[in-house]
Amino acid sequence: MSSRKKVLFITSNAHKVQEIQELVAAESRAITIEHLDYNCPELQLDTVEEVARESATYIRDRIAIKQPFFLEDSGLHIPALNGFPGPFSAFVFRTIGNEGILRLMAGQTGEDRTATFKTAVAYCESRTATPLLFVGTVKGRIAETARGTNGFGYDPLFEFRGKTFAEMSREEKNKRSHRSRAFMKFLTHIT
Ligand code: ITT
Repeated sequence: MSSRKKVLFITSNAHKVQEIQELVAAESRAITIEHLDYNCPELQLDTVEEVARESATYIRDRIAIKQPFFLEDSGLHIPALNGFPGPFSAFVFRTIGNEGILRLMAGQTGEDRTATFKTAVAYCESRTATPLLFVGTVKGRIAETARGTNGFGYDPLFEFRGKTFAEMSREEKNKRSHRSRAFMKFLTHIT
């Protein structure tokens, strides 16, 4: 019998799945990530941690999932915009998009273009368990223009040491991203 632990990743975002699958493969851990393509209702809460926890609780209580599962909520936080779009990153991306963020940042220079990406992974071991949270962040800056064609979402805007995430390969992004930092804490917990 296989001793590999099976965990279900619940997300509607195929890019997140690719990043996580590649990370697990690179780490050669005894874990298999299965994917359930499900779009959890978008909760309007003040932090990505709360969104992740409440989304996991929502799924735990309403959907008949027998195996351990996790999901994650991610957000781009820009201090010059008082943390916006933060937990509203999905809505903001769908509405004003990267061009809209660049417009909001017009005139901001130097330190004022600082930004932080944050991921909160929420893990539910069983139907009765309280979700456990694992948080990862990366600090960078908002580029003056969108650059690069890899990745997804805000990647063309998020610059880390001179390169946007969209200018990096998936492997390079995984070495430094908010998602990989949160996910590695989670992996350490479960393997
Ligand atoms: P699920 O909730 O189904 O997992 P989602 O795409 O809605 O998928 P989030 O709410 O976590 O995921 O994402 C909020 C927004 O931030 C959304 O527009 C994403 O495209 C974007 N985003 C999340 N992670 C990102 C990353 O690593 N790089 C760039 N943009 C990202």
